[in-house]
Amino acid sequence: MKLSEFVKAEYGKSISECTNEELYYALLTLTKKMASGKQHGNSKKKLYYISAEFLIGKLLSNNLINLGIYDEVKEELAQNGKDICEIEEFENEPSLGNGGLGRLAACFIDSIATLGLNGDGVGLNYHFGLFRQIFENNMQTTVPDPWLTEKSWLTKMDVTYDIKFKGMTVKSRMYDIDVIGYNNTSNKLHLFDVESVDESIVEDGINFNKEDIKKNLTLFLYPDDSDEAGRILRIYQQYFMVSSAAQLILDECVAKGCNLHDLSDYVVIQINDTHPTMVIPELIRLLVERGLEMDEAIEAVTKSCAYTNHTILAEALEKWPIYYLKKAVPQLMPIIEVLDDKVRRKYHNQAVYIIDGEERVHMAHIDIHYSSSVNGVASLHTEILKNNELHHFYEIYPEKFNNKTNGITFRRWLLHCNPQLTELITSLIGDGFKKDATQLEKLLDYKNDEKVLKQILEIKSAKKMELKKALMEKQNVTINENSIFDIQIKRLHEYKRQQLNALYVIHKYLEIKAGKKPSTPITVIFGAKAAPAYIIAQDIIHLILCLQQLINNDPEVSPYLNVVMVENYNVTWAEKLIPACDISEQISLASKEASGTGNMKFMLNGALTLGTEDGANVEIHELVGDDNIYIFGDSSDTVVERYAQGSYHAAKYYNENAAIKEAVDFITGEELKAIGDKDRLERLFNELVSKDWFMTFPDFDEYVKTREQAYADYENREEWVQKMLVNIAKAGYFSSDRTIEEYNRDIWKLED
Ligand code: F58
Repeated sequence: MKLSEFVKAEYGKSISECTNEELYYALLTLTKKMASGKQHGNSKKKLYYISAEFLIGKLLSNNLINLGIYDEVKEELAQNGKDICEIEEFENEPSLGNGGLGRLAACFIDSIATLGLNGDGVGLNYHFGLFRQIFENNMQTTVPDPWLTEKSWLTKMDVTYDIKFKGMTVKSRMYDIDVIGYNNTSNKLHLFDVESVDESIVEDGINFNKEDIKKNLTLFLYPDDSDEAGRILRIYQQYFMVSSAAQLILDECVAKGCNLHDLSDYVVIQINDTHPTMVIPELIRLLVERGLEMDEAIEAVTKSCAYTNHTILAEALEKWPIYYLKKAVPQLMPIIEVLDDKVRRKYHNQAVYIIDGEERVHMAHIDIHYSSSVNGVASLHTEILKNNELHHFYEIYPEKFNNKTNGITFRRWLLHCNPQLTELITSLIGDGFKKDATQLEKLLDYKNDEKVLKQILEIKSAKKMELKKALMEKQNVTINENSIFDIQIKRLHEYKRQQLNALYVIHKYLEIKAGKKPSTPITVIFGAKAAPAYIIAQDIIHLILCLQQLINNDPEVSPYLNVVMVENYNVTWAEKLIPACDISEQISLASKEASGTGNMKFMLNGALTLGTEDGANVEIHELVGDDNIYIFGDSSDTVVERYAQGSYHAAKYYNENAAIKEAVDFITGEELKAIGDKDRLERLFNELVSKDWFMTFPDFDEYVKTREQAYADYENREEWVQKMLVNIAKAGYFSSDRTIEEYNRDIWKLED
C-alpha cells in the first residue's frame, strides 16, 4: 500500500496536510502491518538470543530499508514537501543498552532475520533505559531517559508468566518488537516487563527505592550497584529475564512437539555475557519440575546453551554472593550446588569451581561447564581467553572454545547512515554488496580513479557538514568543517583510555601555545557515558569538558584545535558522527578490548584507524595492511607480561619523561583549576601518577608520534583518500551477516 493511501484511510487527509508527527505514526503503523505479513523463521530448532541489552537505535528508517521501501517512501514524502529526516525526529531512541555488547545484540538480530534464521531476541523492557546524560558545570549528571510512548514499536502480547522470588510472585508480560530482515523474514525481539512497575517512584535524578522490587524491577538498565540493595536488584532483574525466557522457551518447544528429553533438538540459547547465566539453573529446575531426572536435565540444558564472553577484565566477570541469591532466588541455590558439586568431584582445581572459598558464585564458570560452546569475539580475544584468562577451562574443554569475530549490520552502518556513500558504491559495483558484503572488495579497482576518489572526498565533506549542523542544532557548538575530525566514541572506561586522548589534547594545546601550529586544524570529538558509580570515569569526563571550555575559548588556540564532547552519546549520535570521521580512535590498552565494533563502523565509512594491536583492530590491520592504518603501542604480550611481573610503575615514566610530566601536570595546573573542580582534577592526577592501571604512559610517546604521522599524511589528500577507499573495500569481512553465518554453522546449526 502506498503511504498516501494509508494516510488517507488513517487520517482522512493527504500527506501534505499531515503534521510530521502524524506521518511518523502512520509510517510506524504501516511498517508494523507490513512486518506481520512476512514469514517468521520456522525450522524445528529455534535460537533464543538472551541479552540484558539490545541497543537497537531508532527503528523507522532501518525498518523501511529492510522492507525495501525506504527510497519510495522518501520520494513520496518529498513530493509532498516532507522530509523523512524531520519525521524521524519524532522517534525516541529506545534506551535499552549501554555499549558494544548491546549494540552487537541489535546487529545480530538484524542479521539473524536477514539470513532467514529462526531466532528471536529475549530481554527486558527498561522504562528509563540506562540513563540520559546531561552536562552541568563540566560534569556528567544523570536523569531518566523515558523513551516509551503510547504508540510504539512494541506490541503488548497475551503472554504472561509468574516469576517466583523469595516470598513474592510477580507477573511478567511480554512485549514484542518486529525484527524485520533485509529479505522476507521477520523475527521478534521479546521484551519482558513487570505489570506492577511504577515510574513515579523515581526522584532526584535516577534515585529510587531499590528494595521495592515490584515497583522498580524494570525501571533502569544496570541500576547503581555501589550498594548491596543495588546488587541484589540486579539479581532480581536477571532472574526475571531468564525465568520469563525459560518459560517461553519451554512453552514454544512443547507446542512444537518436543518431549523435553529432546530439548536440544528444538532449542539453542545464546547467552550474551553472564547477565543471562541463571537461565541454566532455571531451565534445569523447570525440567526437573516437569519430570526429568536431574542428570538428564543438566545434559539437555548443557547441549542447548552456548556462551559468549565479551570481556577479559577479571573485575567485570560477575560473581554473586550466595547470600544474595538466597535472598532473591533461593530455589536456584540447590541446583547451583549440584552443578558445583559435579565440578568438584571431577576436577580438583579450585580455579574452575563454581562456588569459591568466599561463598560467591562465579557466573561465567556455570556457563563454561554447562554450555556446549564458549566463544570470544575477536581472534586475539579468544586466544587470550584460551591461553590466559580461561586457560584452566580451555585445558578441560578445548573443543568448546571457538572464536566468532564480531560484525556490524551494514544496513544501519552504511545504507542508513551514509546513503551518499551507498549510492556511490552502488553506481560503481552494483548492489550485490548489500547482500554479500565481501563484494566491496571490487572497489579496489577504483584505487587510481581520480573521479571516484574525488567523489569519496566530497561525500566525507558533506557528512562533515551534516555533523556540523547537528552539533549546532543540538548542542549549540560550532565546529570547522575543514578541520580533521578525530573521534573517540565509546563507553567511558579507563581501559579504553579516553585519558590518553585527553593527554594528547593537552600536549597539542601546549604546542600551539608555544607557536607550533598544525597545518590543518583539528577537531577532537568525544562521546561517552560513564557509569554513575565509576568515579574516575566521571573525572575523565570532567577533564575533557574542562579542556573543551578552555581550548574552545582561547582565541590563540581555537582556530587550530577544538574539543567537543557530545552530550548523551547514543546510536543516533553515532550514525551522525561515524560517517563524518577522518580518524577513528581505538586506543585501548592492548589485551583489554575484547573486540570493539565502532572500529568496524568507522572503517566502513572511510575513517582511518589510529589504534593499538587490540581486539578486532588486529584483524583490521591484517586486512588493510600497514599503509592504511596507524598502529602504535605495546603489544598484548608485553602488557600481559608487565601485569604478571607487577613491573609497571607510573611514577617512573612521569618523572623521567618531560612530555608526559608536562601534560599530566596540566591537569592540576592553574588554567584548568580555574574552570574545573579541584578535587576531581587532583584525584585524576593522583590516579595517573601513582597507578595508571591501564598503562597510558608507556604508550604516550608512540601515540603522539603516530597521531602526528596520521595528521601529516592527511595533508596529502590524494594518498589519504586511497587509504579511505582501501578501508571501505576491506570492511566486508566485518558484516554481522558473516558473523551470524559462522555462529549458525558452528554452534546453532539451524536449518534455513
Ligand atoms: C563489549 N562489552 C566489549 N560490555 O567491551 C567490546 O570490546 C566488544 O566489542 C563488545 O562487547 C561486543 O562484543 C560491553 O559492552 C558492557 O557494556 C558491560 C555491561 C555490564 C556492565 C559492565 C559493562
